[in-house]
Amino acid sequence: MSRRRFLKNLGLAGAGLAIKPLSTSAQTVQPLLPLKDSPLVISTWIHGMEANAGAWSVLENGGAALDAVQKGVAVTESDMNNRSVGLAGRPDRDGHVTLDACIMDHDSRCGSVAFLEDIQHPIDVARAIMDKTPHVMLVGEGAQQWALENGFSKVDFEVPIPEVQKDYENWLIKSEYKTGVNVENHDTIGMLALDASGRMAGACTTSGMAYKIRGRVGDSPIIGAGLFIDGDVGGATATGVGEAMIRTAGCASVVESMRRGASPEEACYEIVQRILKKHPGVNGMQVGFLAMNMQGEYGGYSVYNGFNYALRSKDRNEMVDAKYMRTWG
Ligand code: SD4
Repeated sequence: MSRRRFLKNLGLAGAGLAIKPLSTSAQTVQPLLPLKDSPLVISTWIHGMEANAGAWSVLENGGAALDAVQKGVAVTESDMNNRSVGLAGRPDRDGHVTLDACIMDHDSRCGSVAFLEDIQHPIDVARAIMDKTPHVMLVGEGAQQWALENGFSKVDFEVPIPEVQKDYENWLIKSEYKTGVNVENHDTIGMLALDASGRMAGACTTSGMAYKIRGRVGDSPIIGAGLFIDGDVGGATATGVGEAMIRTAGCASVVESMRRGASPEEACYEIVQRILKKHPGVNGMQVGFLAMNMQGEYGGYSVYNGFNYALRSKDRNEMVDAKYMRTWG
């Protein structure tokens, strides 16, 4: 295939981004760079700063990326002010808070839970499913039953929490169901970490879209959509309208682009461009991707402006604005 045709297939022709063509050799994967003393963690949105601090406490002591991402996103799940992650999140349109989460390690082991109710840390359930069962994903009542049989318990506070219940009752007056992720509804956390031994892991957790149809599951617990890690290449995670990520196998696609030589930012740009081309219905809705390769290069791209991510390394602890295709308004 010509390079021009290759770029055209990627949807990048004329975009000014140069991605190296796929090599015909099966041996293209570089050996892991030793990243001694150079752990790195990135995560979506401003609450990523606190989540990164949780992850960093593991990484700075030489801990595994897998443990770091689990601990990191659990910080956000515990945040009673977050309305899109954990049990302080907004309910579905029938008034139930249902949680989705997944975790994935460098060796492709992964665990996922969806449509889970009344358990505070779905990420811990996802990790336990990964560690203790032959399966990847459990959902709903069965997931809760399994969790309760395996050391988890239901919370002893009311869900939705009172403030969220009040908002829900106000929403019920009009019951306007809009599937949207905009400036007020955008707090899913996705996290990618590289540890001092050069292993990558990722985690993603959410209460999903506010006032969704009961039973709706978004991209966040779906391996390949809201999160994907390949220890030979790198990882990606996503936030925003999950349907768009599922329809494009979003995060798996980002990792495949990096496998072919794209930088993390180029890979995120490519999937955002594909989503816009194939799903014009994404107008007015945010979709953002974050990616990191095994060399510790990272980047992000979103449909609209305003998507940012938190970065923590030995020398840096800050927010980074992702690039974007469009501006709101
Ligand atoms: C979902 N992707 O359930 C999630 C929502 C989200 O920022 O990311 N909000 O579709």
